[in-house]
Amino acid sequence: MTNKKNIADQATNDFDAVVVGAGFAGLYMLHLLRDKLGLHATAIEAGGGVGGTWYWNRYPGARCDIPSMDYSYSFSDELQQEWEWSEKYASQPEILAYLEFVAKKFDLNKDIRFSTRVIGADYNETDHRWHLSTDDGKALTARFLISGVGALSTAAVPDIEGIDSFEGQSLNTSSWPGEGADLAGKRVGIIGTGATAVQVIPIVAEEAAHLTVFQRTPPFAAPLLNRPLGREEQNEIKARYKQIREDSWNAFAGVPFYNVRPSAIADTPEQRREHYEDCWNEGGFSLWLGSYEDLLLDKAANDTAGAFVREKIREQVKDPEVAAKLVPAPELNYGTKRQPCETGYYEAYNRDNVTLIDLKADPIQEITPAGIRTKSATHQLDVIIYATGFDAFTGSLYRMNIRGREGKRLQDHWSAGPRTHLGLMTAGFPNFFTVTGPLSPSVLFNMPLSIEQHCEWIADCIAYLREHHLDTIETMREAEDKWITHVKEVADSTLLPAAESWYLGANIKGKPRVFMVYLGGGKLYKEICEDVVAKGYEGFTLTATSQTRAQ
Ligand code: NA7
Repeated sequence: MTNKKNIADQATNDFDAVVVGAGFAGLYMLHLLRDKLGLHATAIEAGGGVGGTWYWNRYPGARCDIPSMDYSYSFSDELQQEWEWSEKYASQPEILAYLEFVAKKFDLNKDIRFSTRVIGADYNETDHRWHLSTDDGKALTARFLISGVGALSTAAVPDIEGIDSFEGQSLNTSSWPGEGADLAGKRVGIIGTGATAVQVIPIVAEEAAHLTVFQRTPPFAAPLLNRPLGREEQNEIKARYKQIREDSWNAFAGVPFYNVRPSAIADTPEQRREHYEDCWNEGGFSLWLGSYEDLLLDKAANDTAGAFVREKIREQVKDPEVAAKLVPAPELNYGTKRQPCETGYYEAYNRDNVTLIDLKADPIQEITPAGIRTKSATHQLDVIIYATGFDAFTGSLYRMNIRGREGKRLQDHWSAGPRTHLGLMTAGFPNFFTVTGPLSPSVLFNMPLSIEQHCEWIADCIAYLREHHLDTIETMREAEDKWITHVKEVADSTLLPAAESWYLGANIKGKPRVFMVYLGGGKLYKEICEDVVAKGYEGFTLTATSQTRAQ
């Protein structure tokens, strides 16, 4: 190899900024860094195309359950006026097509390295740069490292004896084959009944010869009530987009609901019933996030919603014995785990070819070459679908082997749970940002909007450093401590930490139990982020390092 070639390699592999991921977060971050700040930036993406979550989760029935007009980028009015959604809640192929359209419109693909995984990221305290290695054997460096890997991108594979011995087809919803899976005439088993399984079960039930659902905890699912989105309705929304986006930011979870009442307890039983029916008939998250302000704060208020949903489940399932298994136990609170939205989920259990196994009464003993053996029976299967969730927030970050100052691994710094300031940065890891990272509103806020807010905060921060001839930003340990305490206090004022959910890592053996989502609401969170900036990046140390090369 000539020296010339080496120099050329170096030029292309030394970046101002590297973004990991090319989903909603990675695409917008890359656009801001490259097109707004004019930085030499690249994105590294494990998938063969853009889309992130919407690239990987191709299982039948996958769709968003926040209306697409809300669950979409707001940063470009041209884009939001231009794109047409065909349904109120878009399917995975349509959301993927939208993200592909965005990538093309902003000419992003040329700066994304696809089918490439970051396998190492080391902060070098001498040159103040991140040194990255990728699974194609390449090395690159960057002054800023920005993770856009998403909160739900590493599958949680259950630890069941004999799992590898199964001789049929094993499928995971989060890595569903792109070409689809032919389940016609097959005996299919599915493990899990979370939001994903609730979407996939009714569709598989129609295709498979027989479907056996292995349920550990029944969800409180409410109807999605998806429908086509007409041109006229869409244009009417587009005309009010500015206001709608503002309303989204003023709403607790980033989705505007216009009829939230203050207290389920303050209403009479008749008023409450009527309001619950209205929300139920509106569909989606209306009951969960749009009915009463105290639903997730007050046990008595929550019980009223829980009783309402239990009754609705019983009404939909013909066989009372099956219904009894599908109704969540009295001790479970409604909505403290994410509420799945369903389309034909409960109806599926009225079919002759669907069997429900209650794993609490009849636990799985092992997976055998021929199927799944529970305590009381052996279920012969051709296909097992794992809809068993994700190692949320930390899984994908840890897979990158990120090491900060003094070679400290991120997983060691976070051994007692994720430590961040605002979910954006972590002490000892200079110039490393996490878009919708742990301890930010992230998954309990409208994701595209929370992503935009984070990406803009990060881009503005990098611009500020440049304007002030500074090279590094790093959060302080005390700021982390303060933020962790605040996030915990807010979470503890709600009913959510009492649930065994992935919000606090309860689905992963050995994972520290820390509530990883900021529940103060998007509006307050945004104000806190802005206030930090107004106070000259309070809680952060900004430095000029003579050794960092000039940009
Ligand atoms: P979830 O919500 O974590 O659901 C996973 C499901 O898998 C849930 O029903 C689990 O039961 C079940 N599970 C997990 N491990 C096992 C084992 N070992 N045996 C039996 N059942 C098991 O993941 P989803 O993918 O559905 O949803 C995650 C998010 O993705 C969703 O909220 C959206 O934001 C998109 P458990 O409840 O733990 O008893």
